[in-house]
Amino acid sequence: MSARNNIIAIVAVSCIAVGSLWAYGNLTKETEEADLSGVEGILLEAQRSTFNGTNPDIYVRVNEPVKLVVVNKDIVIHDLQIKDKTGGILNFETAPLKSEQHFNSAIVAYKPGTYEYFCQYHPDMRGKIIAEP
Ligand SMILES: [Cu+2]
Repeated sequence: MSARNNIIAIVAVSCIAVGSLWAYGNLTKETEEADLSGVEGILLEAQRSTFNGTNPDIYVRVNEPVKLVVVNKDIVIHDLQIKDKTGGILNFETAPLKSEQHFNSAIVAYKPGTYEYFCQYHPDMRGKIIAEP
């Protein structure tokens, strides 16, 4: 074998080794659990087609962002959306969350009022955000 062939062989073996390690890492990686112990703000857990069991009212102050973490503790997909046409609150939607996935965001209201959060998949999963001056 020429030196050139040796180098090609070494590169090929290296690629196989790296590829195997990469595949092994992916296979052994555990499902990511959300560690939310240090979260200050609002935690909404989707479970049995509710948020936190009660779809609670959320109180915020105008122009004071509040961290919002949405976690799916259910076996079906959920999301959370805020869609307000008045411009009184920051609109957003989480990605479709599978079981044990979470999404970090923030609630920011710009005007006092009552707004709605909801899951697009489940009409009963909706609650109020009450923004006070
Ligand atoms: Cu849902």
